[in-house]
Amino acid sequence: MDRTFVMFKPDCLERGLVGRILTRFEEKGLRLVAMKMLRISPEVAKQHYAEHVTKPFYPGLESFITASPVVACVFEGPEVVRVVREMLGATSGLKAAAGTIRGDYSSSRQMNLVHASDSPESAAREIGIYFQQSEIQTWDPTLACWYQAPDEG
Ligand code: 3AN
Repeated sequence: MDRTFVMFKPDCLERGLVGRILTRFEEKGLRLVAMKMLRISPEVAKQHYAEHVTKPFYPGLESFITASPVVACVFEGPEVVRVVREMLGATSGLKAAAGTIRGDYSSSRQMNLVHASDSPESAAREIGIYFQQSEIQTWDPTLACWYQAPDEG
């Protein structure tokens, strides 16, 4: 079973969209295995966005991501990294296809509501920034057998 890191960003909390978007992941059948609310510090922002720290837009990105609390989650599921990225749509809400989360709720590149890992390697790195191993649950939801056949997972 694959894992991905998902973070509801400050604009998502400010706009009261956490529940609505979390519901989409739950309804898809993704397995929630960890969740916490926190305020990102500038140090954690630099870790999270290590690939962007030297870019000209980084100061604005850091101000945005540290401005209000976030909700960090880990989801499990087959090919979950790709599945969640496709559910989110393109980085810019202006370009994201209608029917995707960003396409439906965002018109911004920065305020695009939700972050999700772009590869299994990024997922492992990002999960490690936000969660201890002991904070990640191992569980088999009773209804799991109604979401996929045994030979699909
Ligand atoms: P995604 O969230 O789709 O993985 P990334 O990791 O490429 O997108 O970018 C993370 C954040 O960095 C974006 N949400 C945006 O706020 C900012 N960002 C990325 N590229 C640019 C850019 N060219 N100009 C301004 N901000 C950018």
